[in-house]
Amino acid sequence: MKRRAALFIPPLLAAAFLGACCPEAGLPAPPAAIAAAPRHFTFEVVHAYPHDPKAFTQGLLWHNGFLYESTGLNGQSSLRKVALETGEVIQKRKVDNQYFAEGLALSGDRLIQLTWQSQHAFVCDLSSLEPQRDFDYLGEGWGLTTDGGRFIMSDGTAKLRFMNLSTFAPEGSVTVTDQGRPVVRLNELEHVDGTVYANVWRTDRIAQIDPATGAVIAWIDLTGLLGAADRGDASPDVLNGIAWDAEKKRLFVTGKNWPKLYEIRLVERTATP
Ligand SMILES: [Ca+2]
Repeated sequence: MKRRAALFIPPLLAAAFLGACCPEAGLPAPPAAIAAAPRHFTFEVVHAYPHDPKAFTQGLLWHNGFLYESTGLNGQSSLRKVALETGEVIQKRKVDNQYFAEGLALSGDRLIQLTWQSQHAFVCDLSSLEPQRDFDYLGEGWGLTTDGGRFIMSDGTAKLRFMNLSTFAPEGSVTVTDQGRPVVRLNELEHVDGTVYANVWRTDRIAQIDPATGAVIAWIDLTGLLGAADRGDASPDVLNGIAWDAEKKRLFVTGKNWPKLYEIRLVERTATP
């Protein structure tokens, strides 16, 4: 006997359809939107600037005409104020040898500098770079930025954690995904026009993230940014370091021990790789 053809709808899917009916039309609501495929960008170099090849860049931001940089490694960690055009380190505070400094964000006249595994952060005066106080937090510290209303922090996983600007108390988190797949090893961060840019550790890619949903909106591929001519005799590590000049709409990127820091312009690819 021939089996009667039957339309099999998995129970969960059926529930999603049946439970979400539109009362007015009596029709099922469309299934939840599948995350849109991210856009893909490459880059053009607008300008290349000198960068201290001894700077193991872990945090970078732009404020009032200067770069502020947090550098890592135990015994070499520092907080710096840097001149863009020359790469000159105008001010530098050494971080205690026991700490491996990480992400950096500015809130008012305070620079907040994370450490990697010590679960300890420094709140530093913007003018003197000296710590005014410090505090502890849970988990590893990787990248840090702020949207002006809260801190946004990465910890090497696919999570972005939100923290209170005054108390650093946790205020939730979001998992970063590319069409549903978690994107791990999020590192240095920068808040850019309502989105979050995140270096993905050990790649040449930056994810542009919608902080409300965690969805990757776009990928920025910086493969080849530090060319052989710019590399010179240096032994550069991975891409890390994003700063945004909101006033002049300039995007700066560099890497750990890179001898150059670049202003780049994004160029959209017409076909995905
Ligand atoms: Ca940054």
